[in-house]
Amino acid sequence: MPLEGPARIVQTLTARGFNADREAVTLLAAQPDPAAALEQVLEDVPDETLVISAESVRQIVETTDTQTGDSTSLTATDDRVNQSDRKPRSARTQDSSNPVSDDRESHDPSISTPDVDRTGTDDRDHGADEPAGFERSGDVDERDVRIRGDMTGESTGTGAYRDFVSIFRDRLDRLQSKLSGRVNHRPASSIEGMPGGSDVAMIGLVNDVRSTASGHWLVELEDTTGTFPFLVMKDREYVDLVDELLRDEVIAMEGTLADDSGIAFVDSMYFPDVPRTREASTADRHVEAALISDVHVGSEEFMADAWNRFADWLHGEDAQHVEYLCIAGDMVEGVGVYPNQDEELDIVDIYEQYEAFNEFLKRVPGDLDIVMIPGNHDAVRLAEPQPGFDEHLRSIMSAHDPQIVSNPSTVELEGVSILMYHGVSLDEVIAELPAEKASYDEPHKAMYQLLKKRHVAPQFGGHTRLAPEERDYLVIDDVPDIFHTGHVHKLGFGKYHDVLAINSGCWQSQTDFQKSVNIDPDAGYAPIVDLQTLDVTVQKFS
Ligand code: D5M
Ligand code: FE
Ligand code: ZN
Repeated sequence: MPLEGPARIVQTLTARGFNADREAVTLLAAQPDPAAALEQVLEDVPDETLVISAESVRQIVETTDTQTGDSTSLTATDDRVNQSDRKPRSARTQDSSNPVSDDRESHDPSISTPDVDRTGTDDRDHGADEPAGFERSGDVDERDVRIRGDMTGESTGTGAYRDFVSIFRDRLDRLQSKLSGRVNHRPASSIEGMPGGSDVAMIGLVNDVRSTASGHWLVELEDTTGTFPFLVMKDREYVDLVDELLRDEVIAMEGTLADDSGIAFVDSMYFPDVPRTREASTADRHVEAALISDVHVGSEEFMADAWNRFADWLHGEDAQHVEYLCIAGDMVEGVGVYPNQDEELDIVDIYEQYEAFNEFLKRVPGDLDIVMIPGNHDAVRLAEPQPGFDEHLRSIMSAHDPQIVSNPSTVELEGVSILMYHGVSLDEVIAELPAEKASYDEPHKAMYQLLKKRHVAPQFGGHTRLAPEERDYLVIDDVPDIFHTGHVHKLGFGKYHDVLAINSGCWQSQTDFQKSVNIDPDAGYAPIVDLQTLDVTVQKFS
């Protein structure tokens, strides 16, 4: 009989109209012949049963065992030992280095954990009353999921000129309040009227950055009253920060007015930033969240096997503390997202892609709390903020009743806030900043830049499409405890002023395009965050 992993068991159960709790699935998977055990259970459960509980599995397999008197029928066989090629590797790091290089082997839950390994024979040794399978550590009542900043259904933008005016006003207003304690700023219009030699400060949007003939930098700031030019001299310490600037981000500058009051020479520069003294909140108990993104179901490169191993792992003892699953966009491959994309589509109909995604979602344990946001491959408007999926798509992606919210949104899990953003602007940050500050190999560093700017996608008119709204939903108003993005298909994490930044990799192997531009994706990894310590463990399934 082919190996029956928990995910396969869940699939069979759901196809037959049942739900199962995790312990029941684990128990079934631990049987020497899971398929036969499953059939037996389905035959014997009362007709009205909706959920297959661990208790009913236990009763049925134990009765069967006693009746047949077959002492080997529940003994572990090579079935599970053969899973060694399916073994996930795990790595735990405390620092910001790339976790992948720090991989360490973990034991295979299906082989060596006492609970799963406990067979019929063992049961007799330990007393038949002792539950087989493992106990979920968590109490579902302790779970707490709160959503903030979900703009689904709140879009007011019409694309008219006044929408641009209001979004920039709102952005400036809200980010100004983070900077105004640090500088004694004045509006652009009043700076012009001050005498030459005065100390001046201004808070504004970066309107333009250009180099001068003599190698200095001219940064033009804009507020609601006008614009004013600031000159950053090439030999000043702040010149290093100029290469971090993106158009339309909000900063503060202090300087000295030139004699004619037409320009100011910069003395200091400030970003809205994350206060250094801030400390992250943590959960009160040992509970974990799996943070993933970029599943890309429907692509020929979607790694179904890796996904199924992930789903199996979630059903096992090693994942017993994982109670939350966050998916940061690109559930499916979509249609017509990039030129020639159709040549690599496995499923060409977008709705069928979501149906297939839902089948894969079904394989993860039904008792996880799931939160998802859309990405640029998903069937929602491309311009950010992207509202959560429409009713029809929600009805397709209904497995385990996920919470579907906008990109970006903040989800608070037991007091730990996670800013979820798909990450399209990361391409721009990486393209525009020097490699040591942002690169595909260290995507978390590009995320640090967004935290520093307190905005997930500052630049209008570039690669990232932005929708003007009355309110700028992309401002990072409250500092999150965790910042979770995807999109660049590279795994990386680290801490920035006590904010854990995680870019979560993908479930799609290298596409032709990625090959042509030398992007080597980190596919088939699941970063797991302990919400009590904010430590990250990376599980590998590819
Ligand atoms: O994008 C995954 C990563 O690959 C992201 O960094 C953009 C980049 N990418 C992928 N395909 C293309 C094309 N055709 N043009 C430009 N950039 C691309 P994702 O959107 O998740 O597929
Ligand atoms: Fe993607
Ligand atoms: Zn993407």
